Amino acid sequence: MDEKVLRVKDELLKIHFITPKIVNFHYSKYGKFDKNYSLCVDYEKIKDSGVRVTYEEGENYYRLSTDYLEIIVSKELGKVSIYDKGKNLILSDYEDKGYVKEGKKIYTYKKIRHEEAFLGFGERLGPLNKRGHVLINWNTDESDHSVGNDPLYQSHPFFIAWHPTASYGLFFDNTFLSYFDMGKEDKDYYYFCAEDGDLDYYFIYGSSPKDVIEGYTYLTGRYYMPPLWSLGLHQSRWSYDSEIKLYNLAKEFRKRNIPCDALYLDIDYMRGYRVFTINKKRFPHFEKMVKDLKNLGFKLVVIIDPGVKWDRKYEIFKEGLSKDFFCRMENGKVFTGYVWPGKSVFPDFLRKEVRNFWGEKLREFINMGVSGFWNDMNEPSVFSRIEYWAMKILFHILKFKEPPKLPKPKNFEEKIKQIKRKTVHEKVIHKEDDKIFYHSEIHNLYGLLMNQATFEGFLKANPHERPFILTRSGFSGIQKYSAVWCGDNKSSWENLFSSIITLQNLSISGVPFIGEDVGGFWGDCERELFVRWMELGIFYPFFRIHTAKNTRNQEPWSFGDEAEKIAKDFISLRYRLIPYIYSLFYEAKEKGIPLIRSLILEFPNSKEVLSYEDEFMFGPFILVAPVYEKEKRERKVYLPEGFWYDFYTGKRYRGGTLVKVNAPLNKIPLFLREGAIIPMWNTQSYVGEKKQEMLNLEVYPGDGKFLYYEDDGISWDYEKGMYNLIEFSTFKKEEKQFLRIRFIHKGYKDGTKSLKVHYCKKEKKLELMEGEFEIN
Ligand code: MIG
Repeated sequence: MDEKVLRVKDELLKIHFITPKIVNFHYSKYGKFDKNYSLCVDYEKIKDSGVRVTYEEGENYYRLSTDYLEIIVSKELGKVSIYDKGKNLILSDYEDKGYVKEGKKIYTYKKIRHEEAFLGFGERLGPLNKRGHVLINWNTDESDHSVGNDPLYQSHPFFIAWHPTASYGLFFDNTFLSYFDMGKEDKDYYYFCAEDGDLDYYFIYGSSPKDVIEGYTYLTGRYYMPPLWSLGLHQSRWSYDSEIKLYNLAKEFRKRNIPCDALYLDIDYMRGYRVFTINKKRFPHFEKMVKDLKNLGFKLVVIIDPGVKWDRKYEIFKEGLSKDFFCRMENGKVFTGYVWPGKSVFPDFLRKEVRNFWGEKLREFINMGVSGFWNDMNEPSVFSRIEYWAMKILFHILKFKEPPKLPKPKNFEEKIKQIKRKTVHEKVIHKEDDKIFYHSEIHNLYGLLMNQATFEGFLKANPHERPFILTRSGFSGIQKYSAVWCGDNKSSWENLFSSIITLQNLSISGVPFIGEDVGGFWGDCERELFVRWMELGIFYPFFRIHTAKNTRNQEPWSFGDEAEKIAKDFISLRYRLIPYIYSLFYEAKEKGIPLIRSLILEFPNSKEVLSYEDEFMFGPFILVAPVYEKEKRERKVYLPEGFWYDFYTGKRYRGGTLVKVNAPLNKIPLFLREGAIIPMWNTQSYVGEKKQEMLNLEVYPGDGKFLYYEDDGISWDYEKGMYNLIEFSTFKKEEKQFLRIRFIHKGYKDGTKSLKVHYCKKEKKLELMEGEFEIN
C-alpha cells in the first residue's frame, strides 16, 4: 500500500507515499478530487513507487509509518503531525487549521518550530531566511530589485524548513497565484494558500538540506550536463545591433586576449521585433557572420520573445492565426496585448501542437549555426497601450537608462492587482486536449512551457548537441530545460549584494545554472562596481555581462586599464576552474545539488552560519565572500568550523569564527576548505581552443574527496556511458599527505592523461592511474 484516503472532518485526505521520505498530501475540495493532474511533477516517475507503509487505525487517530516517518492524523480535528523515527515532531498542523476553506481558497496553517529557518522559495530578493515574511507566487516582470520587493519573474512554491533536529521541504503543487505567510501574521504559525485549485502539497523529509533538495528535484527534475562552452564568459548588451558591432566585439576580445565564449543578440536583430525574423539591413550576411564568429571561437545566442506581432503580412502570425495557436479570450476573440513589436498575440504553449510549431521555428536558426536561445518576456510580460508608447518614447527618443519608478502599492491587495495587470488577462483561455484552463492557472507555467517548446525544438533540429537555453521566467521544474538569469537588476551596490541572496534562494530551490547580469542591467555601471561584480560574477554558474539600452559600454575593457587587467585575471581564473565547475554540474544532474551553496548546505548542523548570508560556498571547497560596498578594502568573513586557507597567500585559519581580511580592489576574499581538491585547466581564449590533457589538481592539507567528471562536453554520448568519473581523495598518513586516485567509471577516451598536483607550493607530475601517491 502506498496510498491511503482518510476522512478528516468534512473532507477526504489522500496520503500518497512517493518514497519513504516523500509524502504527498492532497485534500478533496467540497468533497471532490477534481484535480487529478500535476502540471510540473512527473506522475509517471512517482507512480507505483512501492513504499512499505504500516497503517493503524485507533479510536480517534490514524497512524501511517515508513522506515523514516510516522504520520498521525487525528480524526476529530483532522490534525496531521509528522514525526521522525526518534519521535521528534517535524511538522504539524496548527491547531485544527490543517484545512480551512474560504470560497475557492483553501488555507493550511502549520506550527513554526522554535529555531526554524525558512529558505528557498525560488527567485527572491533578501533576506535569505524568510521567517517573518510573505512571499507571493506570480511570475512578474519586476524591474525594481530592492531588498524585500516581491515577486520576481519565477515562482517556485517550495521551501526548506531548516531545524537542528530535522529539516524538511514543502512543495505546494498548485500553479494559481499563491502565497506563503511564514510567520508574519503570527510568529507561532505559517500558512499558505492559493486563489484557486487544490490543497496539494509534498512533504520532503531530509537528514540535511541537501537531502531535501535531492528529494525535491527527484519530483520536479534536474538539469542535464550543460554544453561545456556555456561555462565560459557570455558577453551581452541591449543591443549589439549590427554585424559590424559583433565582429568588432569578437575581435576586441581576441586582440586583448580576454577569454570569452558567447555573444548575444538582443531584440534589435529582428525585423521590427517580429520573432524568428532577421533584420537584413543590420545583418546582411547573418549565416556567414555566425560562421566567422565560430571560427574565432564564439557561440551566438539570440533572444526570443513570446509575443507575436499582429501583422497580416508576417508568416508566423499568419500561420499561428490560421491554425488557431494563439490564446483567446472567453468570448472567442484572440487576446492581444502590447509588447516591443506593438500589438501582439501570445502562443498557447500549453498545447503540444503549439509547442511543436514554436520549436520547429528554431530549426532555421540552428541550421545557420546559432548555439543558444534566450527566452525573455515570458512571464509573459504585457504592457498596456499607453505603457507601450511611454516605453518607446522613454527608451528610443529620450534615451532613458532605466524605467521611472512607479509608486509602491499601499497594501497587499493593491500589490496583487498591480502584478496581475502586467500580464495576460486572467480569463484568457488555454487548452490541452479537450481540457480548458484559465490563464489564472497557467500563468505561472507559461515561461516553463515556452522553455519546454524550445528544448524539444532544439533536440529535433539538432539531436546531437545539448542545447543552451536561457530563460527569465519559470516555475518549479524549469531546471529540466534551462539556465536562468534573474532579469533586470541595476548597476548598483545594493543589487550586487542582492544577487548573492537571490542566487542562494534559487539554488536551494533546485535550479543550478543561474546568474545575474554582471555589472548590472539598468543605469551606467562605474569602474569599481564593475570590478567587484566581475570578481563575484566568476562564481555565478551562469556568467554573463549584460546591460540595458542607452547605458554606457560594459565590456571588460570599458573601465580603463587597471579594471581591464583585474577583470581579465578573474575571467582567466574562471576558465581555469571549468573542470571543477563542470564536475559540480554532474552532482547537480545526479542529485540536484546546486553549485552556489548557502553555508547551511555545507554546514547543516551549525545554526550560527545562518546569520552569514553575505557569503556562500561555491561547491564543497571554495568559500566566496564578495565585497559589496563602495571603497571597502577589507571585510569580515565568517569561517565555519574546520581549517581554511587563504586563496591568495595560503595562510591558514582556524574556523568557527569571524575574521577580518584585506580586500584590495584586485582581490575578492576567497578561502579554501581543508582537504580541498580543485581540478583546474590552463586558461584558454575559449572552451576547446586548447586540448586539455593535463589536469592541475590544487590540493590543500586535510582530508577531502572530490568526484571529477569529464566527457566530450557537447554531445549526449554521456547518456550512453561515454564519460569518466574519477574519485580523488586526499589524507594524511604518518605526517605525509597522500592523494588517492580511483576510477569510478571509464567510458571517454579523450580525457585527462596526466596530472600536475600542487600541494603547499610543491608541484608533482603524475600519470593518471589508480593508486596512492605521496604529494608533499
Ligand atoms: O523590456 O530585450 O530582461 O535582459 O535586454 C525589456 C530587451 C526587454 C528585458 C530583459 C533584458 C533585455 C530587454 N528585455
